[in-house]
Amino acid sequence: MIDKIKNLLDEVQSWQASKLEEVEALRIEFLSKKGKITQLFDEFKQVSPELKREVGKQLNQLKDLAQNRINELRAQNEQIAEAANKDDVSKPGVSLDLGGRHPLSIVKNDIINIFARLGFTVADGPEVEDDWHVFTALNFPPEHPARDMQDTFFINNNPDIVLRTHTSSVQVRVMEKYRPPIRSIFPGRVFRNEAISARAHCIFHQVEGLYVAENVSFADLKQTLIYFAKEMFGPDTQIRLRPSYFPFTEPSAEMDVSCSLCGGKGCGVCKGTGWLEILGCGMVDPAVLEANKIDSKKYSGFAFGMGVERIAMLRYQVKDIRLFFENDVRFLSQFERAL
Ligand code: 2NL
Repeated sequence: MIDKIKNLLDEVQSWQASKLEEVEALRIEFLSKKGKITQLFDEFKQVSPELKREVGKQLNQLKDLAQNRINELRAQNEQIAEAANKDDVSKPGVSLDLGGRHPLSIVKNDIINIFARLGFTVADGPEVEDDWHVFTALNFPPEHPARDMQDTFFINNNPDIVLRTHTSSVQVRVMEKYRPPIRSIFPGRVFRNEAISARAHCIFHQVEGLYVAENVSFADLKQTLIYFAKEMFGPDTQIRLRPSYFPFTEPSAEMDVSCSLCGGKGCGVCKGTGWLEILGCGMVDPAVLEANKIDSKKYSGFAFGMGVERIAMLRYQVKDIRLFFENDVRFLSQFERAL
């Protein structure tokens, strides 16, 4: 018995295999139910009691060694098999997941394309701005509450360096650089010092628009917005304008569109009113034109601004604005896939 164990130990130590099938053959020959090592355990029953302890120990060592050796050889040969597979050019290719556009980008691009068809160009500018471009040139009086620490992020507590609270600052830069006619839209990220909730975020996206030329009237504004509403929300969409106030426009209005979900009858999304508030707009205040050295007797203009998140939430029925910023693939993969 001792000799048999010793011979098998030598044999196990010299095992080699260059294929997974060979490893399996060794396992069957030695460790399966009728295998050589397994059979020794049957013979072990006949060993005299005084030798049982020593022989049992050696037998267990043999079995462990054999099992370890099999595992080792199997791992080696699996690696070899994998490497061989890698070079198999006949294997089907691995398809790449291309991802998709973010819902805010989809909505932003739709807005840009609609206005592009009306001849609006796109402009952008810095997110870190100075007081002039965000407030003063836009007719915000020095004590206006929007300048408050509660609403605006200041960089290094410097009242002159702010994160823009609206993209109107880019419009000011365009008016500085170009003379009328100006017809541009301004998509971009804006920042407000607000508590984050399901409905509000301290970072969000706006698209603003500006048209300055001779004889621009409120009728031009209204017709432009009707075109936008029908392109964006469908040809049956109705609009209504309600008087409002912004520091940079006079007169000012807020625009509602008829609820595209219930067709204006009233539902949960429009809270039973049949209308959804979409944007703010108005005729550019002459004081804003003059602050930008545009002759307000010769030129007039209209402007508007809308929140991209708000429109995306309505279009996709998203109930929590924070989902747009978390980049959870389970959320993002529900939107348009890459082309
Ligand atoms: C809103 C309202 C608005 C503007 C933005 C503007 C810009 C210049 C001059 C005059 Cl340079 N107006 N922008 C005008 C009216 C409304 O935004 O609710 N935005 C989310």
